[in-house]
Amino acid sequence: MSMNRRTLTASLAAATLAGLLPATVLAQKKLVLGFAQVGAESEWRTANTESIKSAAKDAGIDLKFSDAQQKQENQIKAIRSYIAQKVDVIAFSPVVESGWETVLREAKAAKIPVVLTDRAVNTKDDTLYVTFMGSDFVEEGRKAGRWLVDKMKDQKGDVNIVELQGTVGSAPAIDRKKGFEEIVKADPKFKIIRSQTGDFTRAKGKEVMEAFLKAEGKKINVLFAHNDDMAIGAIQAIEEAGLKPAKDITIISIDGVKGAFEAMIAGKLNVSVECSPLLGPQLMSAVKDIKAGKSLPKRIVTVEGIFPMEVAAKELPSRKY
Ligand code: GZL
Repeated sequence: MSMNRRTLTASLAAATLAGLLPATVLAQKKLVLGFAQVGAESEWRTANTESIKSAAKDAGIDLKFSDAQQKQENQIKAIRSYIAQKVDVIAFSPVVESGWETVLREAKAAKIPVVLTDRAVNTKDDTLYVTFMGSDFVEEGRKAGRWLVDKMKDQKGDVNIVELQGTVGSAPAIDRKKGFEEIVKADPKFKIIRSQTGDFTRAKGKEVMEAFLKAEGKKINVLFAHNDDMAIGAIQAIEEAGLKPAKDITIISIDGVKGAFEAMIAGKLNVSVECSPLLGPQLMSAVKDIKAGKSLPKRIVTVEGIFPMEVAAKELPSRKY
């Protein structure tokens, strides 16, 4: 520390001790993180928001938080407001993969580092963000496919699958579909006879499953839902149609939220592939590392498992979301 800075610090300390200055003057300036969240569309998202808010508090980071209600224009507006406020770091979970380059270039021009959490963006210029931390959605789709192939290994005839996709254009919807199809297409008995978005919500999942049942009825052998919330909505539709979920129709979903464990314990859901929303602590240490000038890997992948209904009751007490 240079002489004049040392002298200044010493006189500030003396003035603070003498009660002439608030102690905060000496306190380290708090880092400010601007976070633009997708929305509150699912149990997963709620748990993700809780993780970010509590981790920011624990880390002593000043969090500015916005909920975009699943609209890209709202996320872009929030990011622009964080740029105007000159926050230290911007982080967000992109609701869809495309349409981010302009606002990310604005952040770069303002010399504000950006962290992607949960979902990826489509860009050739990876200098527009410091790191992307989140799950491997293609692998989550493969896990769902492998579980189904194993469950149906002795099934001789066609296995007719209906698919509830996540938000159109979002990384999890695109990649989970890709991973699942990569596995099931190896055996022609697996046929995806209907596939439509339920936008990751319970309400839409139920509505679309009602339409599937009206159109295909008892032909449906399997439901593959890109998240637990849509699966839980679909379970209601299946029961209202007089069918037994997880028995008449095998149900596979992704996230591993509490509602899914409860459905598996009730015998209404066959399996949930884990997708952890608990990214808060990792995000806060990335923010501190960035401000300390440390370099970060471009991609940080979350480690995750798979939970069939047989283990749900044993696992539920230790689940954190
Ligand atoms: C996945 C996340 C998805 C969840 C859904 O990381 O982006 O969005 O699977 C949530 O439940 O709505």
